[in-house]
Amino acid sequence: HGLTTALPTALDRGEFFIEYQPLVHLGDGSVRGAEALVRWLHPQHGVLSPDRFIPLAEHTGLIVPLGRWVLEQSVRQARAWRDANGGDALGPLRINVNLSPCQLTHPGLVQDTVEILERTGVTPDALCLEVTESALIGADDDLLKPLRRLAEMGVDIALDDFGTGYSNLANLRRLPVSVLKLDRSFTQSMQRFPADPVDLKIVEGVVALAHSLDLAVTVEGVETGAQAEQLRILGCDTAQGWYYARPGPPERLHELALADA
Ligand code: G
Ligand code: G
Ligand code: MN
Ligand code: NA
Repeated sequence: HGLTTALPTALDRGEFFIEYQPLVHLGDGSVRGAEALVRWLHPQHGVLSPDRFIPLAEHTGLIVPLGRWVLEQSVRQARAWRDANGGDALGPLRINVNLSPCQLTHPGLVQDTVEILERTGVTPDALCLEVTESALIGADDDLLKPLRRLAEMGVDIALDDFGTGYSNLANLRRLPVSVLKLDRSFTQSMQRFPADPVDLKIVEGVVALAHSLDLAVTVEGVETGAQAEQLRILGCDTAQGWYYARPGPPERLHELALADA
């Protein structure tokens, strides 16, 4: 339909833009960075969410140039936040960028990433690439090699939507990941009070396992202060969700970071 024909030229027409959702340290509430979330400002349909066009972009191959554009814009934005802070006065704001499975198998991934970091003067440790758990299930060495290279350079790799796939937990050891992003469904079960004791045990167990493997735990979909407190007590490190802020323009993120500094 209409989206399919408009998508291939949308990048050249400058119709994509990025919103940023803060990542907050659960211990002290400080803003530590943000996840970049792409949107399409369609001339007829208005703002479209990624669910509407990412699958199409993957299908048509546009995801590779689009993903590269998102990465470059987001890393530039991280540099702009740093400059606006007068260096790293607030501590560096880190940037999380989603990678689609097609980008993982594209041979240019490592070189593109290196070039973007060099061009912008952003250090690899300020970048986290999010890959879904399902993309890495049963991943062979060829698929993991570019992620290993990036991890060796100091880029963080996060396992996104963790808990929704069926990965063998023991498998985590061979993946070059340093962050688990617990899926929203875990956070939702904290909404009920008292929370389901089995869900609490599951989150507690996942956090213990993650920490024993030196992985940080980020929780998604935090909508209330009570959820944040429960997840903090359970040992989660970082949180993201509407309780802190909806995805928004880059200036908003900077204001939030300044406000709690
Ligand atoms: O909050 P939102 O509706 O924007 O996110 C919906 C989904 O789209 C999320 O699962 C997110 O991972 C995905 N997404 C957002 N931006 C990007 C992107 O730049 N690349 C890819 N591959 N996925 C993205
Ligand atoms: O990459 P990922 O699929 O995790 O992208 C995050 C998705 O979750 C986006 O669609 C974003 O808009 C959405 N989201 C972010 N915070 C919240 C929240 O607190 N509650 C709910 N229901 N969705 C959220
Ligand atoms: Mn994500
Ligand atoms: Na996610």
